[in-house]
Amino acid sequence: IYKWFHSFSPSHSQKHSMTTAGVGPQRWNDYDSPEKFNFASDVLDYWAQMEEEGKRGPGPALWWVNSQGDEIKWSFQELRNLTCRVANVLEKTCGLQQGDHLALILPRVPEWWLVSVGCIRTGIIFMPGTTQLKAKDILYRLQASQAKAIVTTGSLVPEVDSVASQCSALKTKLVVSDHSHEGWLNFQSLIKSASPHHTCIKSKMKDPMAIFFTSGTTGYPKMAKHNQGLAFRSSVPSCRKLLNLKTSDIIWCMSDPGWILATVGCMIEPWTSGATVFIHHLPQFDPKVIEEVLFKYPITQSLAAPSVYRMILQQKSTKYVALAGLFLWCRFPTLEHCSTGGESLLPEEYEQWKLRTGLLIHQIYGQSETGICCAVFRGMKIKRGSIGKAILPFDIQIIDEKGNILPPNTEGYLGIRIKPTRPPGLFVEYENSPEKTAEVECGDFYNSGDRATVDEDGYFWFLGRDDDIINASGYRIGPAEVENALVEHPAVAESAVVSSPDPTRGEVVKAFIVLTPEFLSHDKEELTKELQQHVKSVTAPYKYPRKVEFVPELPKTVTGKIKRKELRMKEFSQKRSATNP
Ligand code: BCO
Repeated sequence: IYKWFHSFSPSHSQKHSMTTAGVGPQRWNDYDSPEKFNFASDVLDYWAQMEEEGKRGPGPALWWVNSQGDEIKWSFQELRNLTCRVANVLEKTCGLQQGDHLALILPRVPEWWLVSVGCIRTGIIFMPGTTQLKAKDILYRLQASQAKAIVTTGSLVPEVDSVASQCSALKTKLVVSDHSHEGWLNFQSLIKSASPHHTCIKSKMKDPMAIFFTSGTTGYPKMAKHNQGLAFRSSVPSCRKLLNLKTSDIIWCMSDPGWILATVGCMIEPWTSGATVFIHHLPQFDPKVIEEVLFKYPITQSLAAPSVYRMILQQKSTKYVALAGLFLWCRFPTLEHCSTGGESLLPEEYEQWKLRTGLLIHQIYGQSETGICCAVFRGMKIKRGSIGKAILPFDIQIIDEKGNILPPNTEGYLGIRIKPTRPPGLFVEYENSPEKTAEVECGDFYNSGDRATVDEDGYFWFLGRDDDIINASGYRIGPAEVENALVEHPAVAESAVVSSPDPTRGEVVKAFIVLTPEFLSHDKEELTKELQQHVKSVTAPYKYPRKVEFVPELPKTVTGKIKRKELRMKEFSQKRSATNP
């Protein structure tokens, strides 16, 4: 499928001698909020122009590889051409318009970047989702968003087709595939014949750009809507200090394209600096492949969840050198800067990584609602375990449940000031849910729901959540999503799903299950596997309970509400007593 892409521009190897550092389309200050902004025209096309003028180095804008040896490299000029074609396909062939919703469920393939930017050029609101989604998850997303279009991969065609008839707004189905699928438009064929000339919309900063689905404590995932501010934010000087990327940098953000971390770390951040986005297809996560890739390609920055670094550290590496009878771990030849976010990195993991690679891991913090809003900037003094400082223009404070600012070293909620001014880059609202939006507004602040403290130097310290949300290896999981999946199985009378500590994934999903009478005598090991498989088949598999405990009853309040907190606290106190006997 990449033949055409390969043939698209054989001339990419044109050499420029210059390596641009510290320049870019950043003509704004930290507190600026221009009326108009569009990531495609203000950032991508800027760098395409710089290339035309010979003012950008030779590195591609996007460098994609897979384990079969396929490779794609596109310059910004090529990206401009291809994303204009995509914009024309979306508008002219599919009849989509500014403000329409498009579900974007693709693996790490170059088309994900083309569709995202194509949407930005046209004002179509893209809604990324992981390819782990199953039919029911997709149905919910399409119905809740009234999506008019979906772009997905061949393997998800049957899942989408099984629910499409229940999605009245869905008019266009585009597939990225080598094969034709009945009722689907073929993405690659369409862009080949589309015109490369397109006039980008003159979007206002307030115009919606993307929606990210994010799990809550109850019910179905909420739709966090972002405007162009999410992309604009990366252009301000404070945000540029975060990774301090140069046009010669090659950054590999390993996040699945379904998460906001990928939109920011694999697209907005690097391209704002004119740097190269490196992508490995990685259909299955394998720490050995990550290690190989970091040795093979001239990657200078990595961004991944702590679980990824942890899994690399925990695997048996083959990259050792024997020196004076000692085995020393080889260092990655070009890697200079590592960042991590999505869950907590433990101080000892930071130390181990430093010992093995000679590099420091810089923590970032954010949510689907906030993008990256707090971080240990490149070059900043690291306080191990801290998530760093607020990134302007976000004013982050520790607040109580009424929105009062708490003094340093006092535990509270991490809050972002929204009054008198809501900063660009913070989500606009939960789509179609004013009550959920109101729930997270707390006085003058957006209440993240995350517990934290701040010290006298302005460093924030993430403590966790005091609600039932589970953060398993960087995935935010609502317990109800797993409980609803479990109860569909005839063996489950009722269940309670909570977070449980795990040495590899930080936390994992644990299910306490009360069995129906018919299954009481079943082999528990077999039943555990069957239930895990069941959850994997009815909802996105990353949510499946890696731990299962069968119990005669669940702890409940007098009104019959399950006491998840009690179960969760038991899990964590067991860990503490195991660590400190
Ligand atoms: O471990 P198992 O093999 O039992 O199960 C795994 C997969 O094998 C399985 N699976 C995946 N796709 C499947 C499937 N099963 C059936 N059908 C499919 N289509 O399901 C389980 C999935 O678990 P996983 O994704 O955790 O798998 P894995 O391979 O162990 O990956 C490890 C990590 C660390 C790479 C992964 O957990 C990960 O990517 N974590 C990071 C998530 C992340 O990026 N979070 C950031 C969110 S954005 C944010 O926080 C804001 C920051 C600004």
